[in-house]
Amino acid sequence: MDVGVADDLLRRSLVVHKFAVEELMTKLRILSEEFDLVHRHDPIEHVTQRVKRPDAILDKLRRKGLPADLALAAEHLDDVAGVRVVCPFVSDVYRVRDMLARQSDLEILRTKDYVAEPKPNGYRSLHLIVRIPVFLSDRVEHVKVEVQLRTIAMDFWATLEHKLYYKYDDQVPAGFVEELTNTAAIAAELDARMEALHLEVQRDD
Ligand code: 0O2
Repeated sequence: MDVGVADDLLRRSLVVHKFAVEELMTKLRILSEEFDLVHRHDPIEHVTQRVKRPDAILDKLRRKGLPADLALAAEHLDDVAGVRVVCPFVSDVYRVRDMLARQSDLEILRTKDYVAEPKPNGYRSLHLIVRIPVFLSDRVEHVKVEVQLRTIAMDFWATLEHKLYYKYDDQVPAGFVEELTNTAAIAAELDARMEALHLEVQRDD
């Protein structure tokens, strides 16, 4: 394929993914504000978003042994567009998932529940691959977005684990992984105890 044509295809694909992220951000903002208004509890603490940069897309394609073809990235990768939703409590993670699942224009294609079944290193989060329509000037595109839902404690752990891990560049010292897994268990316990307090406060409300 001509380089100019491929560049143009990539630019268009990335911009459509950016629009999909914006649509999802609007949905989440509405859920957050309206739920808070009705129930006096905001199930969303904050939301971050990103569209993968071309170099990160190429890295992931190579890691997965797929052709390093940016124009086809969206066919091979489900997380070109990503939204991370940080919730106060574990119950909010599932509450937000349920509210998204009830939206008729949003399809949940795949779920990975690392809250119910954490990864061996202790990583916890609820991952959804959703598909939403983006209405363009001459067509509708149905775009996949990876939604990661997690509590503040899960986010704290995952952010620091990522930071610490990258320093070692695959040369991880003995005991390091085990200690990280131990800290994940502490984060999980913190979530459970905070959830119990949350229930108590709600009962007294
Ligand atoms: P980035 O830069 O965060 O996007 P798949 O994407 O489904 O084809 P995979 O790896 O099986 O491939 O997906 P999975 O398990 O759903 O995890 C994808 C993303 O979850 C990662 O994206 C991370 O954001 C996050 N994640 C998964 N495991 C861990 C973990 O052990 N620690 C931390 N800190 N984050 C994790 P990327 O593409 O790796 O990177």
